[in-house]
Amino acid sequence: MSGPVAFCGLELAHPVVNGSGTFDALAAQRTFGDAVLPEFPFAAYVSKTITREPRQGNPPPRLWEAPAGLINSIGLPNRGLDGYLADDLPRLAQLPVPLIVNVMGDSPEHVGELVSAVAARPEAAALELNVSCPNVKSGLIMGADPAEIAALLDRVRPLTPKPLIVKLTPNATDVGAVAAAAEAHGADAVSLVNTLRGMALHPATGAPWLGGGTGGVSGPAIRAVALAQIHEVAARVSIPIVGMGGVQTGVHARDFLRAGATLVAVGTESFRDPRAGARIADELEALVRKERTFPDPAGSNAPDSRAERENPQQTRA
Ligand code: RRO
Repeated sequence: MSGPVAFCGLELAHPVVNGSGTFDALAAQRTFGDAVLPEFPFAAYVSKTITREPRQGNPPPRLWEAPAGLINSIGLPNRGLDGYLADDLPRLAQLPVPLIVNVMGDSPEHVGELVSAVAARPEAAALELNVSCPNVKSGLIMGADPAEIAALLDRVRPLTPKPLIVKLTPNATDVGAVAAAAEAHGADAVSLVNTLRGMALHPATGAPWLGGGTGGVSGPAIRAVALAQIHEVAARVSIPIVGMGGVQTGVHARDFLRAGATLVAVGTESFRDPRAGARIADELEALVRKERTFPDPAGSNAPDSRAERENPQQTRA
């Protein structure tokens, strides 16, 4: 379960990667220098979503800290395809792990242009198709409808043999059906969950706090939702799953793997602890080693104490 893992033909050192847009590797390198490279916390790096044209993103405020998570309304600021290919991609290629490039467009044709251009670059090991941003309407519509996913993959699958990962939204009535459509039309993997649509009100005025009106909820608040959706999707597809949504510890990562994920992505927790990816991978490794040593479910996996039996979520952080 832990240790090196094969994913869509990539050999990864461990099963923990980052969620797209939650860890800026170039900013980390600017701030801390090349010292971040040998200690890079993730086994593969997923870059922030790019679009064909540059985008400013949503007006501020863009973040709201919720009691058990974060609501973002970032709105996809990025320098566009040309800027990414010219400036970011060569620098991201210096990271010591494979690079997965996340792209989004508002039609299959636009996504096709992005996929062709990115996949032609040797720096990109795989692509993630973001059909699930809650802060741009077209992305949400595409990702919630199996027929739209089928049409998208029919358009882009022939464009590259590189792995295509489809990032799914939890804001769908039947996420299993969307995942099944992705698999049937050629996706190599699915990743889930993107953020859940939510909002916060200005405490004084009662108006929407976020510049975009609504945003995407992430963090521990959505972990149980993510777990259920990963479990549901795992029953519907045989392609690998990248599970994410509120993972903070090795125990949480192990739960996602048990629910059917092959990889686990860490997102919101990296804002609190930039080394969270490495810590969670270490915790997972230790947990798996302990369980191999004591495989009896009545042994190491059983609750250690009455307190843990009664309140496992409190004591098994
Ligand atoms: O940039 C964003 O606002 C954003 C994106 Br692209 C996404 O996929 N998920 C999210 O919560 N925010």
